Amino acid sequence: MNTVKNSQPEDRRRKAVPDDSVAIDSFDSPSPVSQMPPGPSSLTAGEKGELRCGYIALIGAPNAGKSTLLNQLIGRKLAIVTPKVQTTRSRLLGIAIEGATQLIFVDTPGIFEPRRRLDRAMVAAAWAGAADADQVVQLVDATRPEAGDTRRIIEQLAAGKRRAVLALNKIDLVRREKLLAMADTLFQAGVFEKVFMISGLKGDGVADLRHYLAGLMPAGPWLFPEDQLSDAAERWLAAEITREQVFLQLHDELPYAAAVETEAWEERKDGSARIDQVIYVQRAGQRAIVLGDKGQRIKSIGARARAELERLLDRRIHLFLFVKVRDNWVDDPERYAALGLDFNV
Ligand SMILES: Nc1nc2c(ncn2[C@@H]2O[C@H](COP(=O)(O)OP(=O)(O)OP(=O)(O)O)[C@@H](O)[C@H]2O)c(=O)[nH]1
Ligand SMILES: [Mg+2]
Repeated sequence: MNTVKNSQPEDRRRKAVPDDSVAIDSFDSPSPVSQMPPGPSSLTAGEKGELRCGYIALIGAPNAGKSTLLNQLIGRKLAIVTPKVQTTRSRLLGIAIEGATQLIFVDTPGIFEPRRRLDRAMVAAAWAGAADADQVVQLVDATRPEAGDTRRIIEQLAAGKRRAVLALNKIDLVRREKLLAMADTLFQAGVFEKVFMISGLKGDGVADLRHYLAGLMPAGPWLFPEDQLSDAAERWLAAEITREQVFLQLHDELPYAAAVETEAWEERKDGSARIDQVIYVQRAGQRAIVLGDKGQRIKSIGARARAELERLLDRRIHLFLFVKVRDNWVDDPERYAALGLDFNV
């Protein structure tokens, strides 16, 4: 069975639950449903032929569908996805096996014109992902091919003499004739060696893209164990799941003013786990919105996050959420480290 990296959860003393927290317990819930696909083939190295392995960065404008594609490529939901821009904040590896090839996909934050320090760190993380990769796939949202961010990414790839594969995404929303014209125009930039028309959401074209990429990977040993799905620690993935709900259930500037960290993780004898998380916001008014009238909003965020966590981790979870005001979290190096971002860019 595929696994995410199993970080050793710290066994911290449980604190008293303050009023700004909500406990979402799972005792009454049905048992979690495993959504794991069948694991990779169990052929021996000799049977697989020559081993290949490489990194493939998925880059693109915010909202192009990178995280959706990552999940589709690895056959399982790992990266969080929302209709809002700038959902992904740092790099995330998703690992897939195709025959004798290990494909290490790198989901990256959207590339846009940064304003805040956090924006700069996110964009730098995306370009670093591209720089380190054996292959770059640029996703373009076929419903918005003219987006300025898309044009700037192509220009920057061209300036760095970097070749890429173009994945024209969301083709389920666009007529075929329009797509062909679009692919033609984008191809003329001279950056793309190949064009794939895909729907990351529905899966169309994704197997072909994966197969093509597998053929480009250099010969070499696999860099991760065969059953490993990601480099991300469960604590970090668990925080992302809650942040996904913050993005889905809150609006305007709030999702962008919020960060989520897993503070404690306690294994229980019955096989369940207690997870304590903090949602950081920048102002007291934002904290009130996250809590909602009579705590309804935080309860709903917690309930949905817990259900997702149980699916991801395939076990019962007791989730405790706390909301803290930290006006300067976007300028705090410690928060960046927790997010997996570089503070000094
Ligand atoms: N119809 C359709 N929607 C898609 C497709 N791929 C992604 N989406 C939707 O587009 C939105 C953004 O998807 P994400 O995967 O979060 O996009 P992203 O590029 O990772 O976005 P950032 O992390 O913000 O840069 C979500 O609402 C997805 O459901 C697709 O192929 N077809
Ligand atoms: Mg994303």
